Amino acid sequence: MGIVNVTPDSFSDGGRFLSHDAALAHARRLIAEGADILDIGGESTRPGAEPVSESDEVGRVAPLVAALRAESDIPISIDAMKPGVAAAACAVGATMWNDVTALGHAPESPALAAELGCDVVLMHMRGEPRTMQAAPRYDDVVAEVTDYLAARAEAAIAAGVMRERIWLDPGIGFGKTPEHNLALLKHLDRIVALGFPVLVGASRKSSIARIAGDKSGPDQRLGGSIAAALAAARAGAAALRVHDVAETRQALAIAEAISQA
Ligand code: HH2
Repeated sequence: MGIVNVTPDSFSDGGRFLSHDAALAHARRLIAEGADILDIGGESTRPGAEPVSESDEVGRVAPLVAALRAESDIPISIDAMKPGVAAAACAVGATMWNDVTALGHAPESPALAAELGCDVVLMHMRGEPRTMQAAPRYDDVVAEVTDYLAARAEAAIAAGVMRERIWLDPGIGFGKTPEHNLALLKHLDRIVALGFPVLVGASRKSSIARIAGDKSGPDQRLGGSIAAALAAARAGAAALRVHDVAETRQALAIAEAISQA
């Protein structure tokens, strides 16, 4: 899954693709690099990010989804927590709703997901983006995240979402310390065992620099991002949300070839 942020403030590429043309060119490049899904977002979820109005967010993402749908068959995911944004994106061709609040942002979200009939990514987050990195604490992060995702999947199903439409995501970096992120990647098989496809997004996140003990900026974290992607794939992740599609595909191809040799 290749990331297209149409935002002024995303942590790794904020501002670079805010114009429609730049975002479209970036999306085309990710398709050419071999992305299987594009994830389009119009609101940054980075720690401390400011909220954006629904109409501004729709204005950022809907024209891009429509333009991509007109020229490509690639599945398009909308990275949004507001139901109005998800509905607007699905109306012009998105087929997946990637919700970092696991359909918890608005009371109508689960019923809307059922009505849209799209795939839904339910992600774990502790707290909310503005405050989530303030001393997150867990007794057992793997058990708590796994139990939360299982409960959100059941809630979605109870609201009418088809079981086969549901994806789960541990939410690397969302209200978690580097140690929490490591535990979730190491024990990802526990989430995979719930029986839903699992999406993992560790690409360029700050934990990579902190674990490696360096001061690298987001675009200098490719090595660590690939290491995390390979570990997630080995543990059974069905999709990887990444900025660097070509490099990640190459790494996955080699890891797969070695295991087949
Ligand atoms: N991470 C980010 C945003 N959305 N969605 C899912 N399902 N999983 C993730 O790990 C995830 C996500 C954060 O990355 P990015 O989009 O690059 O930055 P920003 O949130 O600042 O837009």
